[in-house]
Amino acid sequence: PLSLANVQGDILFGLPKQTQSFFLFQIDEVDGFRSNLLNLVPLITSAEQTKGNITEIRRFKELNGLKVNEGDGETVHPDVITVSGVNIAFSAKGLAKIGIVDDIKDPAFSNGMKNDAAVLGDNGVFGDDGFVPDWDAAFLEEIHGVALIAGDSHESVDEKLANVKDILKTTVKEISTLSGDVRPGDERGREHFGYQDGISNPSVEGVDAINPGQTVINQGVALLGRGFDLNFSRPDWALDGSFMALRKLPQLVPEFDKFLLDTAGTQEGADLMGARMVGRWKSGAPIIKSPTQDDPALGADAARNNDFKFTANDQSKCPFAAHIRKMNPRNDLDEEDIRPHMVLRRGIPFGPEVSDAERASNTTQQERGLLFVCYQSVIKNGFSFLQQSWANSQGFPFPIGDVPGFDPIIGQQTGGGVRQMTGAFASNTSQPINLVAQWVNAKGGEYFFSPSIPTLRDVFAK
Ligand code: N7H
Repeated sequence: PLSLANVQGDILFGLPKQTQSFFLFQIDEVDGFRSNLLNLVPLITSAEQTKGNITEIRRFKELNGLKVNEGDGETVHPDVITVSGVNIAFSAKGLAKIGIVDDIKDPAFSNGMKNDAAVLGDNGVFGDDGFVPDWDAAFLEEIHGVALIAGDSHESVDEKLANVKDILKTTVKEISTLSGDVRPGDERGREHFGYQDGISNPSVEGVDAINPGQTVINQGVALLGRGFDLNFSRPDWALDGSFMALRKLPQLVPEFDKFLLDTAGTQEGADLMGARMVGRWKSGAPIIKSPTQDDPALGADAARNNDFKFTANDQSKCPFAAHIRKMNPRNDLDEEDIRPHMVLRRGIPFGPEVSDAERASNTTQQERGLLFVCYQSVIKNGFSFLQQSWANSQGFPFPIGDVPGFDPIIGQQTGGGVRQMTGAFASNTSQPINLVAQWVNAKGGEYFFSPSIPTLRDVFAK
């Protein structure tokens, strides 16, 4: 049976966080690295510890009348826990570097995200050496691994990161450290467009409690070597690991807001159109349950905010292309056809709040967006499938009637043509809208393998 003490905490529960750093590194000296890794193992936070931390934080918050479960996972409370966790994961090149050469049987992982960038629809150019995505320089380098440090403040996360670096010493070279923060004040738990995030994640069978409307997935959809994943005959050391897709996704917030206002004409109309593009109002209330106005009480109520189905072949209340309908079409498909594509999302926003100058000029001047993270057992069923086959596919979810078009939030074109969707106009849902800009543009990412703690200790370290 599954032991939560063996699995890294971010996978199954999400490390609680107020702030999080991603230390991207290259391994310079293999033997030294592998022996230092042994000293890092005691710092790695297991799913068991994470579950305990979350329980403690929630108890404290409930006692003090604070909101629980905000954002992609629980936020840390400094009065309870300071640093909530350290996890580590390796790219395919990283595994090869430390001499782990068995085929893990996930071609997308083995080839790396850069080789997926063209089919994912990322911006870039085809040159002599193939497709070069328009990514930050750090992500064009060879990345071997990433250490994730989540905690309650920059100070405590920086201190823990210094601790990690101190253990790994000169055996690694830092490529870049990305940092994200839960947004301040009332925006807590919301991503930068302003929508509550982290509401809908599947529940892993036998691992966590189920909320109304939550889909239960087989353990093998999240973890290698379990349940359905046994079909893949992975190497023994892959047991209880998971693939992590990391994407740096800057968002053009004032531009998105201006587009909505220009198109809809009034702020009220813009709010409705934005909600129709996401499938939820900013509070998190699903538009299918509250189609004409936001309902903050519904948005905040975990017993109701995920408990809904869509109306079959109908987009009067919720567009087919709405981000949450594209990413989890619920009853538009048979549940068995959706479950294998479910991912555990663990992202965090990055970058400053929109400034007055940016708001006034409708132009982004400082980079902000989402450090998107999700876990799955098969990348081409999880992240890359969701992006390619659902978000970027104009026909999906193949209703009778109107062509859905692109996911307006994350849909990317792989060919030419206009980015369109139907259903954005509540008054005429068949009328296509030209999504003139792409407001989310990937600037990098990588696929990593997050091993079990026994594998980290007994196979990867030495
Ligand atoms: Fe999405 N957004 O603010 O619009 N996402 N997402 N996402 N997303 C969700 O239900 C957003 C991205 C999924 O089960 C919500 O938890 C933004 C990628 C999935 O009903 C909001 C970005 C991928 C779900 C956003 C972004 C996904 C989901 C509603 C990029 C995968 C759950 C909150 C900057 C390829 C669907 C919630 C379900 C929900 C937003 C990226 C997938 C508000 C801004 C790249 C599976």
